[in-house]
Amino acid sequence: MKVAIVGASGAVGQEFLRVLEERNFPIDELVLFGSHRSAGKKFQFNGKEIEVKLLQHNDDFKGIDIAFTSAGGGTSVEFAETITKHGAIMIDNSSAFRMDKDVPLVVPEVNATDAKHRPRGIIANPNCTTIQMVVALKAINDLSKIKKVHVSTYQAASGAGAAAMDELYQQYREILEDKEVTVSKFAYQLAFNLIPQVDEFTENGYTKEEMKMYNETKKIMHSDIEVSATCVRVPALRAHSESIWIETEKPISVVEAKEAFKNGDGIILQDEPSKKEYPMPLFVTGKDPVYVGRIRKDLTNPNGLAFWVVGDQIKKGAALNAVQIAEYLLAEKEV
Ligand code: 11C
Repeated sequence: MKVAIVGASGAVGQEFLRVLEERNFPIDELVLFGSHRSAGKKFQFNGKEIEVKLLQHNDDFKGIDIAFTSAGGGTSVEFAETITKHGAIMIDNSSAFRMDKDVPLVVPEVNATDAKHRPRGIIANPNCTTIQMVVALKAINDLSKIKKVHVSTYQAASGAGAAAMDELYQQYREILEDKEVTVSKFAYQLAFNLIPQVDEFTENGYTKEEMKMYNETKKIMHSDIEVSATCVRVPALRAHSESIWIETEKPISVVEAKEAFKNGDGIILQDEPSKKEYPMPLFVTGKDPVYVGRIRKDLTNPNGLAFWVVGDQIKKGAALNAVQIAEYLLAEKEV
């Protein structure tokens, strides 16, 4: 198996290295690609040092079986043909192709089989906030169809990349040292603050991030499910949290919901309020599953449930989900 990572030096690229190693993904050769800024950097993988090659329009992808791409939508669009023309399957972490009809959008716990139909050789990895939400929704949707979702997100700095995580550290340091605060990756200072904007605003007043949750959830769940989201950047480092209210066709009790989450694929139920046990981003950081807690009936709606979901944005929200897609393809002898 010959595997490529495009965008190897970014936060998600680095996580690909860790996840592939951790899961013992069967790799004979790993090739790393990057921009002019990253080319020549060296990274360790399975005890070997690998140098990042410059991503170019040439035949470097000949012989590559799977290419994990995480270098931004523009790069994915520009290089999709170069990456896939010799038969490599491109598992793309950007938003560039997610809503294209001929590109499957896959979360293995929910719609793994969609990955088999990929006429362009591209499989899209959903947005991180969507991934962790649909893993949790699937458990309840299997009991009764979910009609509506209201969600507020609490998104860590990691969603904006490695430099944004560094900036959050730097802002806290600067504040504590009474220096002027550096603001470059976010619209405002994030340290000691919340920013109710993730990505740009669209014409309907929602941001692109909020509309990703609306559109991607329908596609992944093959459902007319309606999602209304408010996405907020918070000064957590790398796990996203979500406060979710759902309306199901039939009423679901808290006991039924807990049982469904306990048995749900890719979910850890952490819900013991009397012991102050509930998921928190600090403790979910670096973990594979999606954590669910604070499960209760919606006080305004007999068919409503409320719960709290936390997932590591760089892991399940990005690199891990993509590697799980590749593992599924291998298990199904699709590659
Ligand atoms: C964030 N969810 O937290 C974004 C990052 O469409 O893949 C991922 C953006 C995307 O800022």
